[in-house]
Amino acid sequence: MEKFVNKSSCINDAKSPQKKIKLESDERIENEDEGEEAHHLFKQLEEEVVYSTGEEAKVQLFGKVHNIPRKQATYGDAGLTYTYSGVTRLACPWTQTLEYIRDAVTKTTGQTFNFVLVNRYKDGQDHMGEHRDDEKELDPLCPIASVSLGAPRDFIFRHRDARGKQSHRQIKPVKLELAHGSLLLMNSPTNTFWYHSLPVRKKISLPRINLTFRRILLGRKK
Ligand SMILES: O=C(O)CCC(=O)C(=O)O
Repeated sequence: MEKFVNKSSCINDAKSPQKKIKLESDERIENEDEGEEAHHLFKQLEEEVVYSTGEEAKVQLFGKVHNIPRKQATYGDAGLTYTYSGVTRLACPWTQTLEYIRDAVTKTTGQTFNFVLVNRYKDGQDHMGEHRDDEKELDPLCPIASVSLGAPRDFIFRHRDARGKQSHRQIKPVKLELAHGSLLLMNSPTNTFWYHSLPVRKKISLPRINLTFRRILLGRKK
């Protein structure tokens, strides 16, 4: 059932950053069945997922409202909401395919998830800026499980002490290629110390869907 998943894990802290981001390359052996299942799941998601439009397709950054440079949707358990970049999103009920992938990720990781953020990048122009997934409503003990389907894209981690004007340490960014059918696990405390982004890649013409499975604390249910 979880055949489509090729796993990589990211268990970074402040002290030994690069060493702890490891691609479990032995698990990335291309297998025809896995590729086919991942392709099937991509097609199913293209039919099932309904992306936000209007105000819900915007974010607020430094007081200004911007269109999101990709499409986004939120699914999960009834009544859950997730607020980021100034916008609160209500979870739509799980679709059959999202539930299937969630259960496969649970089987692989041993973790349970009650929410998924879906991002669709139509091509390499669509992107996601540098940020951390450090919202208070996220269960800090639960890793964020990121499943990628479609065009492979670069994913960059940058340490918080090596960014911008406050930069006071020399820590190289870490680049991973998120392949079709891959699973990246961002374990605690990755999102405390590391920012991540999915930069523009102009040569990429094919779409990609990314699912980040999360656990939202129920005490914070609105
Ligand atoms: O599409 C991706 O891999 C990036 C997703 C991401 O950064 C997020 O959901 O926070």
